[in-house]
Amino acid sequence: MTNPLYDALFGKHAGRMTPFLYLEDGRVVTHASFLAQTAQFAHVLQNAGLVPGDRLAAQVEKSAEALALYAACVQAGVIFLPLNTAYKADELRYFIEDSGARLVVCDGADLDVLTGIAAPLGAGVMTLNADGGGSFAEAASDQPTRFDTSPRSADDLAAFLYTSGTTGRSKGAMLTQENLLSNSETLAEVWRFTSDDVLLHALPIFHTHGLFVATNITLLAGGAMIFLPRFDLDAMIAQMPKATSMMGVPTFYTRLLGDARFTGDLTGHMRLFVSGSAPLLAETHIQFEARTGHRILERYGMTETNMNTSNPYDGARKPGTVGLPLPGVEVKVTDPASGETLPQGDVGQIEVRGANVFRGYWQMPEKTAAELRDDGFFITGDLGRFDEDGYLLIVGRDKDLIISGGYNIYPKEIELVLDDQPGVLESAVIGVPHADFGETVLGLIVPQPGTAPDVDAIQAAAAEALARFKHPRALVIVDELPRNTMGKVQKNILRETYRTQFTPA
Ligand code: MCA
Ligand code: AMP
Repeated sequence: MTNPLYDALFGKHAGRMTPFLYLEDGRVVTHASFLAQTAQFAHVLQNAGLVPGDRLAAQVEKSAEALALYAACVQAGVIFLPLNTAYKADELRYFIEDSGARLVVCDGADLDVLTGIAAPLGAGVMTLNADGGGSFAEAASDQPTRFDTSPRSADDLAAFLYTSGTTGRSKGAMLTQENLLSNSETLAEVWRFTSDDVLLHALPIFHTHGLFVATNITLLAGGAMIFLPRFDLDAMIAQMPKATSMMGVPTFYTRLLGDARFTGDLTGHMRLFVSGSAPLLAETHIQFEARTGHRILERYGMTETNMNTSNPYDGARKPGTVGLPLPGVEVKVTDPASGETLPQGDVGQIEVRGANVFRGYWQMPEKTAAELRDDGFFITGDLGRFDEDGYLLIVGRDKDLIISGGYNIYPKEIELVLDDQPGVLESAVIGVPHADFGETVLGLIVPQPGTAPDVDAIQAAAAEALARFKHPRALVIVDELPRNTMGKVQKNILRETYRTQFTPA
């Protein structure tokens, strides 16, 4: 038996002395040295008692070593659960407990906090720092550089990614080897990735976009990445001449366009710019082409499905659309009430089916059943329509979701925190337009009768409980919230009111 994901992404590079990662400090990690470190890391997992199917939660800064931790999990058959580095203790506790993680790997600076969370749950904690040091790396240093890859099948789980929900409780999306591999194979082919590619990589590696799209495709094709720790305009502009391709969220593109150094000369040699995770304004697409001559290729995906649609490599890349269904992925637009497929051009809910679609939410059969139909179609919660050429347009969301700088924020999670604060009767959290992040978070608070809530204290409480990117950028006190006849808060009215009345910093 083999391990399809390991074999396709990693194993086949054994002995290749070709560059895999160009790091900011000038170091170059070859495919061979990356695999050697991966094997050493896999030994550490085995020595820690982890067996195939166990979960490892990682909250680590982006580094070559952090990527080797992912590869080691794949090689050892351990389910990889990456966590946003911005998450705070309360958020982390939930993920670690819910997933039943056996080992937590974190930055040395967070060791005490993570130990306080993991120890009572019976999970071990090791450290891996941004510079590649820490107890995990130390334990690996004297381990063999070969590891007997754990046999896995295409149906075995490879990763959990948590995605928040409209109820405020995050759900662990279970992704199999086949989910990840089939999608990488499709994307590498349709986007023409080869071993000559050098991808400019500035995305975080704890989400689908940076890990399962950008990294997996490059690995599959045998190319290299300029692996930046984060998006930094100066670094992007300095590194662009050495790259062939780039993937980013719309904020990357608007920030690049905001810099006069970003010109057609700088990008003339590039072959591909991909955008996703949030809507790319047609205006950004047009400005980008005017500046560089390149047409950004926009695609659409989700944590639960990886990528579903893409504008074509050859042929028209239409601004404001997310392109055509990928080979092997069925996409339909249905009536939310009946589930019936709607005529072309009508707006409905977007459903997808294919080898890319996840196996369900970890230990949440009811939530799985509500979103994943028996016939394999997944109800995305996005609203869209097909144009006359079969291109999909996303026109809205059925789910209450804010996307800020490519990060998903579920208002319910913030409302639960706000509602708990002294003097707050109820709250509503909405997304309002933001020039840099696309959307940003605004909180509306209805005070309890006769009280005047302390807005600063409420902000401080939110800061304590929630990752920075989820913090309301402003809180507004209102008398009441608009409700429909069913008593449901009408967020569309709030969004309409505050998009013009309120411009956050
Ligand atoms: C940082 N901050 C943010 C965000 N990022 N606030 C709201 N939304 C954000 N996205 C906070 C910082 O903590 C900081 O707080 C302040 O905002 C300004 O930070 P700044 O330095 O401007 O931000 P940055 O560090 O440059 O980060 C912005 C970023 C980053 C580059 C857009 O957020 C990013 O890399 N986003 C990509 C997310 C991503 O990979 N999404 C893919 C998900 P303070 O005020 O304390 O200084 S996968 C997905 O969605 C699906 C599957 C798909 O289709 O891909
Ligand atoms: P996530 O939960 O992080 O997987 O985010 C997935 C959601 O991001 C989708 O359901 C869409 O609402 C949104 N999304 C991803 N790509 C695009 C895109 N190109 N245009 C508009 N929305 C997108």
